[in-house]
Amino acid sequence: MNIHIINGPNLNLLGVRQPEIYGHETLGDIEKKMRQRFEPTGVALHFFQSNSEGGIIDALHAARYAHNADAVVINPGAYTHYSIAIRDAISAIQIPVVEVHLSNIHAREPFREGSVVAAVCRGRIEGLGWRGYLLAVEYLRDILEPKS
Ligand code: CA2
Repeated sequence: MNIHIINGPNLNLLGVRQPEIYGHETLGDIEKKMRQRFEPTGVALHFFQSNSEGGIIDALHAARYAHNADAVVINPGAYTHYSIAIRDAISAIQIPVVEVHLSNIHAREPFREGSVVAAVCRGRIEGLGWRGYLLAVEYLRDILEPKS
């Protein structure tokens, strides 16, 4: 099982600033926790972060068409709220995509409330900090696992 984790703009700064909103863990810390948890169970994880819209779109295409990924976990960062191009890329790849947000976007500024990608994702986890990424992979592993 091959799951890609895609993070959007400014998430490379995690753990460095605004820990009261985003927590103390860096993106590297989150990757380490996830590898420790899932790699022994046979789930291959691929991590990618970009500060650009095109980089995220290319990563979505590559997940499906170059790497044959089974599913994607994405935190599109601020692009969540307005990138129709990322929404279209999620629709195009036709594999399950779970949207994750570290913070509760409904408890913040009104401009963060809307997500243009939510409708084309399988579901969304928000406000649970770094654990949201783990829960998203748990879910995907469960639905992708062949059941006897
Ligand atoms: O809560 C989330 O995960 C967000 O996707 C994070 C985005 C924000 O624009 C979304 O509304 C919600 C921003 C990520 C910025 O990350 C930083 C980390 C440390 C310091 C500054 C920014």
